[in-house]
Amino acid sequence: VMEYRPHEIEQKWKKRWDKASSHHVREDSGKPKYYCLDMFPYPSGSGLHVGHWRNYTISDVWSRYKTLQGYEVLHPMGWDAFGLPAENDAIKKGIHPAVSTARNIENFKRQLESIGAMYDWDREINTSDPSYYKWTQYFFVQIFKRGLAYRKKMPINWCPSCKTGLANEEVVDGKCERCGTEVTKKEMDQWMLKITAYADRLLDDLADLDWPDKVKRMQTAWIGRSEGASILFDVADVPGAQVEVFSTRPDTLYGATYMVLAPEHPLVEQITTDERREAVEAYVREALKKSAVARQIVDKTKTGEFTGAYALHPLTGAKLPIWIADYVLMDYGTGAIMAVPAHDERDFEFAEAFGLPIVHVVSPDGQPPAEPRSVYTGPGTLINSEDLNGLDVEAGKKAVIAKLEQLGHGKATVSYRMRDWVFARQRYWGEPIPIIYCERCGTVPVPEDQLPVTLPDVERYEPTGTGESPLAAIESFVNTTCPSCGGPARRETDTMPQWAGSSWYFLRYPDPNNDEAPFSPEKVNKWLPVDMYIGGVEHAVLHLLYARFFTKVIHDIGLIDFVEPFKQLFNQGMITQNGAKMSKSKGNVVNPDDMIAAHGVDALRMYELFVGPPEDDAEWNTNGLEGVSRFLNRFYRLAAAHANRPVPTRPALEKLRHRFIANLSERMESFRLNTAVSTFMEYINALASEAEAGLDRPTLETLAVTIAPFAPHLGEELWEMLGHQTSVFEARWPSYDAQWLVDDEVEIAVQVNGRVRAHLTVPAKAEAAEAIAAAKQHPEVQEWIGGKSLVKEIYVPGRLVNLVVR
Ligand code: ANZ
Ligand code: ZN
Repeated sequence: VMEYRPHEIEQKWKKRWDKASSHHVREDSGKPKYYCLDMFPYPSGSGLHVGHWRNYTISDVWSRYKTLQGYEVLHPMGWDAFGLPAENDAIKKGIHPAVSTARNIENFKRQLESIGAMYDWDREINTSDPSYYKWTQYFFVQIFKRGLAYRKKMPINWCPSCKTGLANEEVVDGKCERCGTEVTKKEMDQWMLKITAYADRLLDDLADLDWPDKVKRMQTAWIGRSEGASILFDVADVPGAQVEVFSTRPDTLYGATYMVLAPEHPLVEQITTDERREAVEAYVREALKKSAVARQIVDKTKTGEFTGAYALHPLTGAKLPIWIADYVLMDYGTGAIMAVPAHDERDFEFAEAFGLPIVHVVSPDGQPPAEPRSVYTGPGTLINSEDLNGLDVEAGKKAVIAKLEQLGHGKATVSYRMRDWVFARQRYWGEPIPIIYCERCGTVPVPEDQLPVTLPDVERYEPTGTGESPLAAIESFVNTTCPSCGGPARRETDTMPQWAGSSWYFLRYPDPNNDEAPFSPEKVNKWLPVDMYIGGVEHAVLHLLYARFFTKVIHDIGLIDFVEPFKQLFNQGMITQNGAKMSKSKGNVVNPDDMIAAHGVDALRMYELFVGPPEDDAEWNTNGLEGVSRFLNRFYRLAAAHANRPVPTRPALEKLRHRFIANLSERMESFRLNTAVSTFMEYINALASEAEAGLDRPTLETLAVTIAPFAPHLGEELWEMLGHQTSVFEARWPSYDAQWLVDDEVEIAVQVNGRVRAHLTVPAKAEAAEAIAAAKQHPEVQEWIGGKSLVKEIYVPGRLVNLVVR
């Protein structure tokens, strides 16, 4: 009996693959293309655990399956290498981020190479490499030139004790991660990208994507498109002052009884009366300290202050008091609302808290409510609305908008929850924003032929204490000459956010070494869109939205001919251990290196799939891995025992083989990779009982080819044992013949007067007469029909015979 020695086999094939450059993707193979992409990792200091491995195994099995189906498969890998942890390490341990990042990449690469994956390492990319970020900067310049990048005063997270700006990740429960001090906001000029200009396209194009519904719903909610009206209210006694509000319920305009401005609203200062000024200013100061989340909590006690000013109702001329309150947010709609307490919960609570009037204008039955101080948010007909009474809500919205348009006091508008993208960080370890400020010429983008703006080597990474990036302290970096007039100028010192490099990396793999352009459009148009994108659901919004936005902009620039980067998306579930997500911080990681040492790569790959449906979370169980390892042993011994002496084909083997292929293919196509593994187990069990009579060549070849995506080393080894000189991945996934799937005999039930009296076996293709005759012959049945007269005989093919007697 031949022993299965996974380590020997795996070493052997790894060497052969490397030597033959087996994973080199060919541009000229003439095969149809398939692009299978992993979300590339951030090379952290802690390495990969078996939970990460699941992701990479799924994508590699899929890539190898597609290869066997005859595609030229692009399955690349790279590093999302800029980011905070490397910079924090630098501050703490004094290790340069470039050094620690390179070290982490080396370890990650070693681990990923041990997966036995078909990555084409010639296409490896690294977002922190100047040859890559040169093009990230290039895209920023293009975006700027298209008017989609601008500067705006925006609050950054600010720790008053560390005197530093903080990334969102460094703010934990509103406190500085480093020192625990309450984080405040500091207003600073920030680069912004106008992603809101693409809101409708980002929303509409979701319809064509083969993505999990959950992710589509999250993106839809994030974009948050609302249709409604913008309505203008004049301010009494303040000439020229107008409050613009956004409302999704213009039909309730006659029910507006007061107005509310966000505390930060620019009109507050202008309209507040002298008597109210002190109270209003104190309230504004308090509100600025609170986070948006705290302000939006629905059932929190409503607070606010009256400004002393009044707005004029555009249709009735009524005077509506103008308040400020923190439940109105400055960065949604217009930062001001008309309050309709009869039909909006938050307005109702506020009106109750401050004794403001409530007027019902929508009623479910056309009558005023029994309790006037109540709130109703459902549908109905308009009341208390002059000539619009009797209209339903939808007709009411249109009628109110028409009236406002006529008066020049409003119009239909759309509002989005999504904001423009804050595209600047006051950090060292990121792409420098390629902008120069000249006193004479203003804001000048760095010309394309002067890119990259290289990140200077620094000795100190500490934040400067002014809220500026550490780059601001490096005179030789900051001081430069203006590219348009040659005069003295200063560089932008902020860097791009973590998300920048990953917003277009999938476009770089088809042409990773191009130094003339970010990529050749021809190559990218050939390989993209990505056919299958595999990664965690935690990227449902930010990364996936930014990547879609960049793709659309790059399309509009004219470099690519598609508008969506990822045709199909698959989110794998997490691996848990003792019920908790596997992570270094929880101390429950299982190291793949140890598992490989014990059972080999192929067994680990198979177990990563077998552990559960790929989209669900699954509990790691090392005993399960041992079970899979024993199975591979059986598989190997059975196949190896017959590989050098196959017997002639016989029907029993053909039937098993075609059924196996049909089952397996169906499970692959529906991405049920865990049950695909069980299909092998069932097949090997069935073959074991045929083994005495020998196995034929088609069976052995089928085993080698189909196991290859899962256990590629084993697949190659078997294929070679069968006398092949070429790689098993040059073979084709086998097909099956449906004729072998029909059962030749079926068991049917025999009923007499509707009650089952016997079972019998008939040929699957039996005619009614044949089945009925056989039923009547059955001794059990004869007992029930003997001496009676048959009035009806029914045959339901393959299921039953029913005899009706009297
Ligand atoms: C009057 C009204 C009457 C409203 C009514 C609702 C119900 P969505 O659907 O989420 O877009 N709103 C507008 N801007 C706001 C802001 N900056 N902060 C807080 N609330 C704001 O919500 C739109 C509704 O939220 C708008 O319609 C407005 O209240 C409020 F029976 O106007 B509504
Ligand atoms: Zn200049």
